Parts: sequence; structure tokens; C-alpha cells
Amino acid sequence: MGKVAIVMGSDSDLPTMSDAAKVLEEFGIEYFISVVSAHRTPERMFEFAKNAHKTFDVVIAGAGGAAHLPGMIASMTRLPVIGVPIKTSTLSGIDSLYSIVQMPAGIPVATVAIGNAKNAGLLAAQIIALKDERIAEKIEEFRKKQSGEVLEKAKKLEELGWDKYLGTK
Ligand code: RP5
Repeated sequence: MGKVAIVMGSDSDLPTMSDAAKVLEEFGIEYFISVVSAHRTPERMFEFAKNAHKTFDVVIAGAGGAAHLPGMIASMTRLPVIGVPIKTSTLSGIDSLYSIVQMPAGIPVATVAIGNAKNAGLLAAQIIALKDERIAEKIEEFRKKQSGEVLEKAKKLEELGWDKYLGTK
């Protein structure tokens, strides 16, 4: 049974990062969630990253601004690391995105879109599903439900036309 670590640079990242936790809860995947700051608690980050493989299968790391946390963790663990660029008020998260996505060759971080911790949770679940059939089935169900919802909307739009569709929305 896989276990995921969700870490973030600050508790101000929690409203975004909680979307990853929600996905893992929906799929019944065990997780740890906490604050580990690359800049403010570098020794804690070092301890976490060095030992992560003993407890976890995947790490989700969110950070904003000069977002070094995902890359630094990735440099110290062989676990797959998924980086979540946090949307910032000054540069809208472009700073976070570039900091996380532009890793040098040799140390990969799987980077999701700005603020998209939901996809980080889903990607972590897909990694866990490689060795857990129960989770694989839940992902299939999730996708079926998601497609069904879109098809229902398409049908309604085709039946009503755009103006009535917007009016009933
Ligand atoms: C980063 O600095 C954190 O990941 C956060 O996104 C950003 C700002 O942190 P706070 O000043 O809100 O604690 O390390």
C-alpha cells in the first residue's frame, strides 16, 4: 500500500496544496502533510529528503516564489517528486513555475500547472496504481465519472443552444 508525502514551503501554500490531499483521500491513499521550507528550515528539508524513501513512494512538493523545495528534495531522494508551483501575488506564479520546471538534466521534477495540486494528487495516485490494482480501479472510475459529466454538459448544450444553456447555468 503506497504512501504519499505532501510538503510545502509555507502554511500559506496549504489552501492550494489541500487539493492534493483531497484527491488522495478520495482514492483512499495514505498521506503525510506538513511544512518543510527549503530556505527557512533547510536542515529539516535535508532530513526529510534523505529519509523519505523509508516511508513514502512519492513526494508532492509545493512552493512559491524562489521555489527551490521540489528540486532540492529531488536532488536528495530517488523517489519521484511532483512539483506544484504556487500562484504568487507578485508574479502570478510564473516565478514558482520557472523555478520548479527548469531543472538541470539529471535531476527530474514532474511539474504540474500553476496551482494545480489536484493534478499532483492524481499523478501520485497513478504512480501508486502501478503496483496497487485497487487504486488503478479507482482511477478508472474517476475518469469514467469525469467523462460522463462532460458528455452530459455537451448533450445539454446541444439540446438547449448556447443562450438557454447559459441562462440555466
Ligand atoms: C515559499 O515562499 C513558500 O512556498 C510560499 O509560497 C512563499 C511565501 O511564504 P510565506 O511568506 O507566505 O510564508 O517558500
